[in-house]
Amino acid sequence: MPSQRADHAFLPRGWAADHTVPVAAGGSDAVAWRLTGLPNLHSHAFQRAMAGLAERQSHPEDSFWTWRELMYRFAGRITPEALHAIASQLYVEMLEAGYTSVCEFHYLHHQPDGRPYDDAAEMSNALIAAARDTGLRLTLLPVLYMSGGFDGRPLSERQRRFGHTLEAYQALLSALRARAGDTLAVGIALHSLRAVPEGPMRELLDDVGDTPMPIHIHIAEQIGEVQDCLALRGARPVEWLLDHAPVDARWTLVHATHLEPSEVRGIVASGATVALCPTTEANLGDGLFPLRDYLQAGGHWGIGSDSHVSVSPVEELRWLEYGQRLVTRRRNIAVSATQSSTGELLYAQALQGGLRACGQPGAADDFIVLDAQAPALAGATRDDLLDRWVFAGNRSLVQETHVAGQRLVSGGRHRDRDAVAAGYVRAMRTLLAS
Ligand code: NGQ
Ligand code: ZN
Repeated sequence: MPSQRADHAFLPRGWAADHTVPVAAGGSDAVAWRLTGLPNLHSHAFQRAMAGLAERQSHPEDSFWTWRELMYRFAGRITPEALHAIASQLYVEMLEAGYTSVCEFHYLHHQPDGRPYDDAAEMSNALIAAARDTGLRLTLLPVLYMSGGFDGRPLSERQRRFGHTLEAYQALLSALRARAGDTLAVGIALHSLRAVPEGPMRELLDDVGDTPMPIHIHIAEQIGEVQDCLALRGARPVEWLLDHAPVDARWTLVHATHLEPSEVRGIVASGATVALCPTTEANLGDGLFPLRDYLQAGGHWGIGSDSHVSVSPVEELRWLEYGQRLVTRRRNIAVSATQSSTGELLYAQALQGGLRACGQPGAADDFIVLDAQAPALAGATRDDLLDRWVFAGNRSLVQETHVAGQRLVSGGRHRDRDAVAAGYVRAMRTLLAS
């Protein structure tokens, strides 16, 4: 097998010198800058097709909740063919931007009227095929979605596509788990405490027991959710979850935006990972995660592109830090006693947390190569490489992306970029005309 030598390789444990790895034939055999690729911990692939289409005021008090109505309307029009085309385009963009794996928080299960497809896994199949075709590593998280709010109200008409009985969900889960392989992992997701009542949550988690698998949940993203949880369950969402579920290192809490100090400590003690989605959280007006306290407490975290208003790990990391700078009026917040480079701390921790949460042991071997000829990297050293990329790498600096021993991106282009984009354009035409 041919190999590729890197002058500098950034691994999950930090920089290594003069590092050689086996690679598929056909590309560069020596490079300057190689980095382990980042897992993307949170994606709803279909939302890529509505990115940029919810930026006109629809209500004088536009909010997360009015956005959600638009999103539901859009979700109602997605066919399995459209989902395959959209996810393929999205996954090409992810690979070109430097993500090497994705966790799909997948709840668009059924036909628009709520009836299952003949094959209950039809929509899951579209995502699995898109990942296989583009080469992105996939952690598929079929979502359990049962109620329309904390009060247990039934699903609204627009939510019917998402819903399952516990039995039907478990059947889907075991069918999907039987297909897991080298670059496909399957875990579970609870949509949120709003959407999963306590009884079924317990039953599902009892059934899962100690089985090692990723377990993801949306939590405490909006103040309204915190208030409803307090009113109906007598505790804040994260507080309630930590008291009622066996939260451990398998778990990923998505957003966890609104936290009291005791909840920060509780998450850290549980060993769970938090999936932060800074560009989506900003876009939706969620609020600001208490990053400084969480880092000081030693919490695990990774990043997700969620609604895909941005498909760039660099932009997620940058905005994670910038949000903190804007409210604290200070600079270089994400640092530690042993790491004064903000870019390097952000990249290293997003990588370590990402690998922890994606349930893909092979992901630590996936990597990207940065363009050493780019002006943005002129004279770069190990001490400033990640700061340059995270804070000033505006043009994509990713030259190659390799997943599971395959070179998927070279010269900054995915091998199927044009064909996939053409399929996406066709799907969008149909979708926007429907
Ligand atoms: C979702 N997205 O499931 O796509 C959610 C909105 C909800 C984000 N929270 C729907 N970013 O939370 O009910
Ligand atoms: Zn989400």
